Amino acid sequence: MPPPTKQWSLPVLVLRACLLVPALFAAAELAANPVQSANPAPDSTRPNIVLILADDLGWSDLGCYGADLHETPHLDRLSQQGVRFSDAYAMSVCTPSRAALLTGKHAARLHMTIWSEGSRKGPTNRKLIQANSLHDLPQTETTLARRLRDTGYLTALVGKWHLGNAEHYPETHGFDVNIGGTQWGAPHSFFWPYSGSGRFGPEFRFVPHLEFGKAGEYLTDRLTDEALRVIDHAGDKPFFLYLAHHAPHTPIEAKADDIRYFEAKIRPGLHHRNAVYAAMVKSLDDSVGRVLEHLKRRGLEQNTVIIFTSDNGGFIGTDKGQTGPITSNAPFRSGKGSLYEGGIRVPLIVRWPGVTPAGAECREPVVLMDLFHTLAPTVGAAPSAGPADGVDLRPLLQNPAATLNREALYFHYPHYYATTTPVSAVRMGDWKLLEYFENGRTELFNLRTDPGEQTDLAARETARVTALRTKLDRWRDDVGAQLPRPNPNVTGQKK
Ligand SMILES: [Ca+2]
Repeated sequence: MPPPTKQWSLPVLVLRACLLVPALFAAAELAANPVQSANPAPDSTRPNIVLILADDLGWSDLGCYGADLHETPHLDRLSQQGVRFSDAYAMSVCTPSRAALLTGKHAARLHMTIWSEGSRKGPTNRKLIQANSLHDLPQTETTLARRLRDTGYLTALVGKWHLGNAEHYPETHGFDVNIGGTQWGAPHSFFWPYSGSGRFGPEFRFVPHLEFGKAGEYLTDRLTDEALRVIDHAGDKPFFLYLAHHAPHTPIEAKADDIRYFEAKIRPGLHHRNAVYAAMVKSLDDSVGRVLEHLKRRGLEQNTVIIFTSDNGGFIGTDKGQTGPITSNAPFRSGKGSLYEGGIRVPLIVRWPGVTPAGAECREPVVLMDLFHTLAPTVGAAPSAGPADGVDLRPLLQNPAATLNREALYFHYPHYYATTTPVSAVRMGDWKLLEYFENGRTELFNLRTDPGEQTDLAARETARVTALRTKLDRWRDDVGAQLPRPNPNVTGQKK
């Protein structure tokens, strides 16, 4: 494959050069030209698209989803201006969700079922050897960015990529602009210069294109600065801004004033108790507020779709130097990695002027792949090649009380994590079945009466278990899901 730079046209190179000038110049330019003089006329068939993806943000981490310690006024307001989904799903870890989101295909079909670094080596002392999983998003896949760019959109990734090495960076997958995207799943630090080694392994990590910074600069703020500059430079082109924040993934680091504020707010009885994490979520919310304000100031508010979501459930482990859990996904069980609801249920808010009603809640189950199949047809882009694992959500966005003609949602995590052993799951209506590969054990829950998945009904509902298990097995065959295999070095080991 040729180096990515050979694929760039001159205008793109010029654009990249413009985007890489120090923030000082961009700020001066904006001050001199506070309102775009020639805004494109609103065109509902070619809206700008701003997709803000949080990293490891749990379902209940936002005020509008029930957070108690955390404060998210901008996202709460956004939810009041659009549709808030109560039953939105992601995959259970980073890379699979990002691959699914951008291709409209299930991670199991893509054979990308664990995060990139984790795909290289699984545990060797467990009952199963983890399933094979690709490290990189194949060039045979077509991303939403490529589809949108083909129809004339400016496409930009700002933040986390995590879909492969340099030969698979955003520039090779349809993005005109890549600011910060690498193969890594987390920065060394959230503070400039964001680089160092040892935090996530031996390699030296850095966040490219942010070299001009200053001491104390915070990554979430800086990525927001860069995102606003993308909007400013889009000109009369419609744009797709994929703002993939690293927050609130580890390392759990935040600005000192914000940490102090939340430390003073913690009291007995709160289910969120991590002031540093709360401060990270605040910065994330501030970012959303700045993006929304900037769009308004530029006169683009009415012609821009805003989507906010997360790539998996909240991380319930601890970070270095911390004694308590990072977050809680209550009322749901478990967290990142698990196929219990706490690992896969995520916030999803969509504000689409002229399409979404204000302040609506949608209870229909949806999944990240649906966004591809919603946005691509909106702009007249070709559907994804091959089978689709998502549906067009526009009927739901127009009428959040509607239902989709979809039988079930499936999940597949044939790997180990602190919260789980290898497992698949299916949700059909109110019912959810989990099947564990180590021993074939199944669990059955009714999510309507038991959203916390505390009462396993598998022994009582054997016919339902059989039916769901058959469906799950058939689905795995259909998508060609990779499976874990027995570990010859471990026999009879207790789970
Ligand atoms: Ca994640």
